[in-house]
Amino acid sequence: MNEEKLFAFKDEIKEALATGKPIVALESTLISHGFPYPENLEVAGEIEEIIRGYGVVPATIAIIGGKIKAGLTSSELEFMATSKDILKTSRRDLAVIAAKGLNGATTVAATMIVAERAGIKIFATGGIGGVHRGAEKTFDISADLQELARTPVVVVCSGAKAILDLPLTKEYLETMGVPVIGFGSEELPAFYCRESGLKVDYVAKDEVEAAKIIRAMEDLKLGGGIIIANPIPEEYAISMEYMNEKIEEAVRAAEKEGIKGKKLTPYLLNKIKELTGGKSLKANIELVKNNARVAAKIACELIK
Ligand code: PSU
Ligand code: MN
Repeated sequence: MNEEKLFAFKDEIKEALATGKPIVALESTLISHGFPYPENLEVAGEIEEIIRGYGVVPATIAIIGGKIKAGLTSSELEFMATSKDILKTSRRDLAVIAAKGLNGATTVAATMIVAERAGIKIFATGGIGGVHRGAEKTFDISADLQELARTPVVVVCSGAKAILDLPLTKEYLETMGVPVIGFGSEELPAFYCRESGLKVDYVAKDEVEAAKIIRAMEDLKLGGGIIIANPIPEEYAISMEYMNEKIEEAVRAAEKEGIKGKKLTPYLLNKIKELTGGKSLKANIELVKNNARVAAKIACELIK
């Protein structure tokens, strides 16, 4: 079968799928383009360990030499963290990168696609892409949002970064029918900040309630994804006023340098890291780890 030529799942993942063990998918764009080295490699390893701590199998998704992988070995993780030869891969890019035998780091959108093909129901990341500020002129709206509308995978994240236009992102998700569920929080988290001034659609008080909602989505065959929005732990959160100032500065710098398209998100992340003296990086690491915990707990609930 042609599918077999495309995919190369780690034995551990194949076994977990065959025996119904809980699995959490992880994206690789945050490793290759989101975090700097060596923090990227450390975080990639740590989130896998956190997930294993709950008896759940982590499945990091990436494309290496054209093979679409679920579950990476430690040398593959290291490759994703260090190679300069890795393309940011969203829905648009997936087939081309596989066919040409290239290396790709999967975004939220591409990770959802691969997870769904593999039969993995839940995925943990930092933040989703969204509607960029000024999108009414640039049309820059992340393919993550369309993917959430069509692919039935649960995405545990800390909302979307305030580098985006959060009210427009929220509107877009509503139009697309994507439920945004706050995990123990009524406020839509804004990545580094626990608050955004926007409300989530509904609250799940814990993993049991989250799993119930996810099961109802499945039973209704609604087809799309769902966002579990989990705020950054209090002790690592950054205030909205401080962050907004830095973000505006980063957005202005991007405009001045003419940064567009798929380069924009990694550019802004790096700029904000510089402008906050590394504070944003620490927050980013901690929120991803916290999302891995929540995803693992929900994954356990989902197999009951
Ligand atoms: N948010 C982050 N860090 C990231 C990303 C988002 O805090 O690295 C990545 C994710 O992989 C997301 C992608 O899917 O950026 C969105 O990129 P774009 O806006 O080009 O669709
Ligand atoms: Mn974009």
